[in-house]
Amino acid sequence: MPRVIMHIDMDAFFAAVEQRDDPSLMGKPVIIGALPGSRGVVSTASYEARKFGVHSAMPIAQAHKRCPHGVFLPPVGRKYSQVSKQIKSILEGVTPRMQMASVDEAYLDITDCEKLHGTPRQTALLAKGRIRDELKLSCSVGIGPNRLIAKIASDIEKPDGLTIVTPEDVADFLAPLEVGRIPGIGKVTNRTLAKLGIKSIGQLAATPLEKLVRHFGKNGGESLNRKSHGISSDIVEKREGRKSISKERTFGVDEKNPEKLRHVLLKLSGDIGRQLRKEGRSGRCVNLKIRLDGFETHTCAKTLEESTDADDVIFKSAWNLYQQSAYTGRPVRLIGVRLSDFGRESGTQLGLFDIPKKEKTRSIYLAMDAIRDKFGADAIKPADAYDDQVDKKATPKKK
Ligand code: TTP
Ligand code: MG
Repeated sequence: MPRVIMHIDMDAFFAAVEQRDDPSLMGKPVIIGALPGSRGVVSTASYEARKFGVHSAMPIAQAHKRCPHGVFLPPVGRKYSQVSKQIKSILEGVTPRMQMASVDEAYLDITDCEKLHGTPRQTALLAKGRIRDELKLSCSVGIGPNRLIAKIASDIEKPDGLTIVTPEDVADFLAPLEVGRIPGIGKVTNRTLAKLGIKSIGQLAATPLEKLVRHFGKNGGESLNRKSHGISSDIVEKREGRKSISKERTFGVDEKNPEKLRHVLLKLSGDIGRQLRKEGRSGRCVNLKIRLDGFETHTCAKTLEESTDADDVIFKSAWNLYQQSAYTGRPVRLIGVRLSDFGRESGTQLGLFDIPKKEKTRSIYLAMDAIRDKFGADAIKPADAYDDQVDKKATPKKK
């Protein structure tokens, strides 16, 4: 039996929160992001500003040119994280089978909600109504037999939309849509597809798999093929119980180059940070795992002064642990990072983001998360600029 998956995505999230909190901004073009005169980009724009062609990731100078009378405001990451937690708690009241997928979106498995809330449409209206009444914010909902269809559907009638796709309708629903509607398709893929004459998802579905594999590699080609046919996971995972998040990388050939190891740690730390922010968590204990030749495995840990969900803090600790370890210079077979000792509340409880610099960093991470959610994990990378001063307190131990 197909499952019924619901995807909820808040409308113009950062801008809507600011409009709600300052009623004088209601109905006005509000642009959240860098301020005019700087070199930054737009985080998001209210729907009033979008009419002037302003959108996320646009250089702020261009946004200012298109919408000179707009209200330009800096993002306040801490506030959006708090609202995100409120959204989570409302949706948990609809069904415990829910999972936040980013700061402003969530998946719910509403397959068994019929008796409690009625039809999928009624369940969607209930969730939308609770978010509107309790948070004074609007969202768009998509319902489908899996996560992909639900997510594409939630984007169709934004803002304040509700789109339901039954399993029988999947092919007809997808066929006319532009390929860019598929989450994870970035500019490069889009351009290559356009060169191949593939504009719609229907055309993509009709393209032989071998051709896609030729142009996008085995994984890329197969993934495009699956998505074009509306095939994806229907699992909504609840990860409340877990005690740690870890990521590791095994090298095909043992790695000796410290620069390469540094880059891998940067990537692993970023993946952990992103996962933490998605789940609204933060942790205090950073653990580094190194496997050398002969499966000789070591771990060492460092407890931070305060909980974190910031990529750079996790990375610096992991890199410090590596640099102080007795294994620098030895070929590495596997390297991994784990964050544990989760606080009950992320950020807010500890006043982590009260400091403007941290606030700014948090807003940047939230923006990067959103870009990766839309265009794939490689769509944006941190400048490799974290400084890496050695912390003398870490203690390597042998396993
Ligand atoms: P989105 O859900 O992609 O956008 P949105 O909620 O602003 O608008 P929509 O109605 O189209 O859903 O992203 C959620 C938030 O993430 C957004 O409010 C701001 C942030 N963000 C950035 O900071 N930079 C970006 O490039 C994107 C796409 C989002
Ligand atoms: Mg949104």
